[in-house]
Amino acid sequence: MEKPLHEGYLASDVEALKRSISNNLRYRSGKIPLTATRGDWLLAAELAVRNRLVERWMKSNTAYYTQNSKVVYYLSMEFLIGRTFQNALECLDIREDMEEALRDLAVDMEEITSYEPDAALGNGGLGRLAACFLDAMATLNIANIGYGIRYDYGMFKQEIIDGYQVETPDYWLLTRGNPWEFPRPELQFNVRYGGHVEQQNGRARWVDSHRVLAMAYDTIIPGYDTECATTLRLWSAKATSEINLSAFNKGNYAGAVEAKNMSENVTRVLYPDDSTASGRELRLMQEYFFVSASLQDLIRRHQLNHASFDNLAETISIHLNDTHPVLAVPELIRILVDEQGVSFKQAWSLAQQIFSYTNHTLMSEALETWTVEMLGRILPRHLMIIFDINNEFLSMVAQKFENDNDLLRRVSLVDEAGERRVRMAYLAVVASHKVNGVSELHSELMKESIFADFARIFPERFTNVTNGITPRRWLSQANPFLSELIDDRIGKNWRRHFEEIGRLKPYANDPAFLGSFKAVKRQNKQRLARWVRNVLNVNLNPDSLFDVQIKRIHEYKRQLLNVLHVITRYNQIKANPDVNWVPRSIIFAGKAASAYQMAKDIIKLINDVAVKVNNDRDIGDKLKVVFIPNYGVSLAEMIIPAADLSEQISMAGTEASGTGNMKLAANGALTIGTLDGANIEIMERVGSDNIFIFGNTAEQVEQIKANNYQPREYYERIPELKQALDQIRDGFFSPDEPGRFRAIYDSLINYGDRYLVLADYESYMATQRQVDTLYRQTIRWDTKAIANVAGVGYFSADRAISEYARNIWNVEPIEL
Ligand code: 26W
Repeated sequence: MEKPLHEGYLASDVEALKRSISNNLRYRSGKIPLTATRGDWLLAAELAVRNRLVERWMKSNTAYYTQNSKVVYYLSMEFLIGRTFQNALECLDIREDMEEALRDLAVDMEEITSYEPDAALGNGGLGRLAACFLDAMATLNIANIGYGIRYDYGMFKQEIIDGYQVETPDYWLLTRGNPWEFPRPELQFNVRYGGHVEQQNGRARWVDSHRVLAMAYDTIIPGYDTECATTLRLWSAKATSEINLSAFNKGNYAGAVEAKNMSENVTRVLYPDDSTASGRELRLMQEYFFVSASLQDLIRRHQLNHASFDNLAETISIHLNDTHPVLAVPELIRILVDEQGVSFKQAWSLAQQIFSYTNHTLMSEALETWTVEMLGRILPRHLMIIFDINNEFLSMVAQKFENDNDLLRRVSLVDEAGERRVRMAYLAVVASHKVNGVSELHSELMKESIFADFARIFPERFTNVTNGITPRRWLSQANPFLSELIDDRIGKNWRRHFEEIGRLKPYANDPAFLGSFKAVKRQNKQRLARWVRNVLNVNLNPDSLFDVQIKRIHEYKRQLLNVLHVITRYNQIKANPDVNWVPRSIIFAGKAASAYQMAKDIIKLINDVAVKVNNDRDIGDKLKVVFIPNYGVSLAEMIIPAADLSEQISMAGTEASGTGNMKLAANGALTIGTLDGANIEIMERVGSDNIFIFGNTAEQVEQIKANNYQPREYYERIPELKQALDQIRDGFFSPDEPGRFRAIYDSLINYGDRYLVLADYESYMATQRQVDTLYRQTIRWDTKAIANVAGVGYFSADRAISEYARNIWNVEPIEL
């Protein structure tokens, strides 16, 4: 063991770890090894690890305070952290010692780690990006706090019953508690709702509101190859009063806790993106809830060290991860003006220096708006402030673009057409000094489409930061076999300096490396095949091509295009059984938003097709289809290393970036994809010979739509396509309910095929044939796969965070 990193550190040699684990088992859980369950051992090991993280955390926090560094506050409704144990071991560099310590105690580390539930507080890419960014900020010594919501039940657990998605609660906190969090009962803020605003001596007073308490829970975010450890602070709702005792004593048991339940409902579940109307009001309450608590908290922190707010913009930066936290803008102004006596003018000027905003989607249905009616009812003071901001903004625009009334109507924060609504994305742009998209294409399209007027008004605000992923979790931790192989050739530095993965390039033609690479991929495929056999009772041949599409289920992501390929391939194999088909295993995973019927139909279709294909004796190993339930971070860590082909097939212009595309390429999968989001930049970096690009470009998509697209023409003209669609329509895959998939057929043929599935079908099919041809040439395939691993260095979250730090937040690393 090297000398301790700084005084006071707990030793981390095998003996010291054993002592910690045994002590935790005894004093924390009150167990002896004979009675300890695997969960007890896991908890004991987790706490041993946590104590070692605490040492670093205290040191980092001390450094923040003493160096008075500028702090980044990263506000996000979602954080998809996944599991923490392995990641913490890796940051502390004690994985092997921990494994040995546990082995000496007769415990199998791999076995107990599977008992750790995922912290799954998110929908998809945006939430995982937030988690990768926290990892990178800690690794780069950037003083920051991630702020979000501690949902009691995450989003939902997806079960597949009879081929249908069924949502059940995700009891991530209930099964064993969360050993990683530090409850802070001493840190609670009032969050207020409702009431009305009175004017008193020219000052606004928000009165008659009702309160919910926000209580903080802190989780340590350790950096890699640094002693820096930062904080994720999640808020949980607590009622101001636990029980109505007089109601209880009168026997009104439900009534006695009704108020408590109503308050605490605020942080029960994460609403999936496009939810039902009834959820909308609670969603607004959630957004305000965590934003208000976070702002009160950061203002309190500022006041510990500073006598005024004059320097607020030099000491903090607040980042809005999409518009979900944008109520932070009027909340900051409310606190400064109403509670601290700052003038509106100064508060608004500070806000515009402090806030920055990342947009993650151009899809109109995902752009948040709130009716003036609802905002005024739930947050009357904030609505007033938004109107004040709008006045300031519109008079500035009126001055600059004299009397362009049409422009004023278009850019107003309040949409006056129909029921009046506040456009939250516009508020975010107006309040932020920088606005970025998440890939080059997306940032360009953003300026041309939804923010075209704003790009004229504030040209200097708009910028791009292409997304990135943490190589610690997505390569080092998820793919230990490949990582070892890489370490052996280029050392271990790539974990911290991912661009160094480029040094692998020459090995793409090294026969010994090629051989080992292939063996590693096969091992990973076997591991996945074993899991699929045990859980889904389907046999995947590890020598077949593993073709993977794992992401939220959404029409724009075009799982349907993939299904059409599956069906066509099935029909072709049936018609030509003697052809030497390249065996394929097609793997899907992903959740559908609970209110999104079409996405749920797509899941059922995938499963119905799977039943037909997997049970057809003529097909055998040539084609297998599986839908892996309950996709999440930990499943991704298992599936990604086993993938040969990465499906990134969104309609061009719709996927803002994608981050799964980066993770899969880093693990040596070849991409089949459209020129969309970050796919374009992946192509530029891995080389256009090492990726399968197909389909219409964003520009062509525009043209096709402008030229009165007729999907039926493709259907009539291409016989294999017609056959597949007719089978879907006529119940070939659903003989028990022939009309089951009529809505899918109609959406494509009769309702305009909004995402141009049919227009890209032929190109996709032809490209899939090229995939087959290449897969037969094992060495060429593996050469290209290695070129992908070697080419993804740019897509590190560390690179992305360095860009945010320099160009957007204007912060420097702290010294430790
Ligand atoms: C209205 C509420 C709402 C709307 C959309 C909540 C959540 C969403 C999404 C699920 C947001 C999301 O995850 N977007 C993804 O963000 C990734 C990180 O930037 C991108 O890589 C993906 O392309 C984008 O879909």
